[in-house]
Amino acid sequence: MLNIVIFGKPGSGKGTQASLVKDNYDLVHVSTGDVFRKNTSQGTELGKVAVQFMSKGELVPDEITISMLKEEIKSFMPCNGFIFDGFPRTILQAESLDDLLKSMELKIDLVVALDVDNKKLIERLLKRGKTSGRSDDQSEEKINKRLEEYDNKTKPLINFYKIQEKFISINGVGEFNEVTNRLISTIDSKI
Ligand code: B4P
Repeated sequence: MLNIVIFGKPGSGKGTQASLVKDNYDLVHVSTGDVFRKNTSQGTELGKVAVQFMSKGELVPDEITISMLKEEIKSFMPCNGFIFDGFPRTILQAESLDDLLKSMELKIDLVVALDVDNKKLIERLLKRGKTSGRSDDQSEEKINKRLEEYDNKTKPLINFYKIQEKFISINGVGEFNEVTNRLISTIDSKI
């Protein structure tokens, strides 16, 4: 089994690239953002709670995110592995993911970060906001809040995975297929 985390700031292309590389390795793509948005559009209880945080650019609380993610993972077992996009986003989430995988005799093999500067991220997200209807893409203020959440809660994961010698960062700027090729050659060189 191969388990990969695609890591990066909001708008760095985690979702875009995860969906482009998953078939290459026959992995299940798990996106916490997509699961929350699906629940929101279906009006479920989980969706009603999640949207309150997402619409402000804040992270959804750990206890909600972790239990939702555990159910997702279990629902796809058995499989060849996962590509996690947007999860983990806090140390507690990373520890919970490790515990869950360990209980199934599995582990995270590699964490690949997409490196993109804040100016480009803001441009990308505002551009998407014109057509996506996503409330969290609608203003620079909300995007800055997401970047702040990243700095405070998600950035510490870099060290968490560096200590485990699983972290690698690649340039996330360029044409979609250029970034995909970089990502695939990085994964291939590490597995
Ligand atoms: P997510 O849905 O995970 O999304 P994201 O961080 O906004 O973007 P991503 O990096 O996936 O970028 P994308 O490929 O879409 O999170 C949204 C919210 O959900 C969070 O703020 C939080 O509230 C909540 N949430 C999710 N997971 C959570 C968790 N674990 N814990 C707590 N809360 C959680 O790309 C962005 C845009 O850039 C697209 O328009 C794309 O087309 C464009 N783009 C991508 N690559 C490009 C390239 N190479 N060149 C030009 N444009 C590019």
